[in-house]
Amino acid sequence: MLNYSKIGVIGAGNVGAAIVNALVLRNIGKEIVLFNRDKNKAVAEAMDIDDTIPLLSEMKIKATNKYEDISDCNVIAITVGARQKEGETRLELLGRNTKITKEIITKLDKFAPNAVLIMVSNPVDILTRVAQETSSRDKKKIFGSGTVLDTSRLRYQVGKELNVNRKNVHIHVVGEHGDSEFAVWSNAIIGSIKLKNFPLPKNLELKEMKEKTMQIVKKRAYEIIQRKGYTNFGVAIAVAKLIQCVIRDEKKIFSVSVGANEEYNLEKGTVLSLPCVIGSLGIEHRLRLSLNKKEKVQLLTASKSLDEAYKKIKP
Ligand code: 6V0
Repeated sequence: MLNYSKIGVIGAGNVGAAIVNALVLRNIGKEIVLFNRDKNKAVAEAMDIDDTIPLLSEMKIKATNKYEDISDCNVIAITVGARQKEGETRLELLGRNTKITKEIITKLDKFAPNAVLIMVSNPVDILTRVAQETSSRDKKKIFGSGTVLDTSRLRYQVGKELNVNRKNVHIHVVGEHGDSEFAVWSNAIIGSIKLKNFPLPKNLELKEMKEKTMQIVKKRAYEIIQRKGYTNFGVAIAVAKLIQCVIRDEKKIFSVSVGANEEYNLEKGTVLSLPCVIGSLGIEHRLRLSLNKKEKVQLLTASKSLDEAYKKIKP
């Protein structure tokens, strides 16, 4: 656990501001630096959140548009992302976000070379790979928020169906943070009992329960975006928990975007979500899941489509 923790958040948009708010609410860290290219926006968000501090904690928030201010940060969340323009394809948007990511990572390498970096901007798996390829720091110090939120959504839904506290539902959503993500049902444990052996409530079919809960998870972001245009509170808490894990060296297990290398026979360099132990060094180690045949195919499919998109943008 660090004695003095300084946290950087790059981007004061919906997600960046919500992360700062979540850190203050949960009393994580001593000092937060909120960076935005338009300083006024960072100042406004910092002032608004600052008003909650006397009621909550002893933290300091600094708003800035100078990279010098993020020096000495222990951990930095990157939430900067261009929005899709009218007529722009997803690949073109990815190309623009790749350029922004490379610029930011180059600056962070200069001003905060030792910080652990958490990528949040979408598509998070590909941009984590871009960040890892751009940065000179150890790859273990760069990971993406990946399927942390999707996993917590699934645990909550399964817990509801089984009438069990979500904290006793051990299952991971892995692969792409996006449409091809999937749950590793074969490894699911409820308490210490395998899901397939767990006594189900009356009238509940295991197959239907799996399909129903995973459908809810997959549709969730779309449903929120359809109504309010973006998502921010859920991902903010997920990122705040990852930050907490790093600065308090908690060594908890989260499904984050990480380089899979040769594990699972995926192409070297592929970045997608897999369960990892997170601590003060970033990715402390990776869990090797024993996947069944169907899950192996699902992981390979996700990795192929992510690789293809990555190669198309030629970072
Ligand atoms: P937003 O509210 O538009 O904020 C984006 C921020 O990026 C703003 O602060 C902009 O000033 C900044 N920005 C844009 N272009 C540039 C540039 N060229 N240089 C520097 N700064 C720039 O977006 P929001 O906060 O809603 O989302 C941010 C990112 O998070 C997006 O990529 C989302 O897709 C992504 N999300 C990721 C989630 C996840 O689970 N990983 C969840 C929700 C959103």
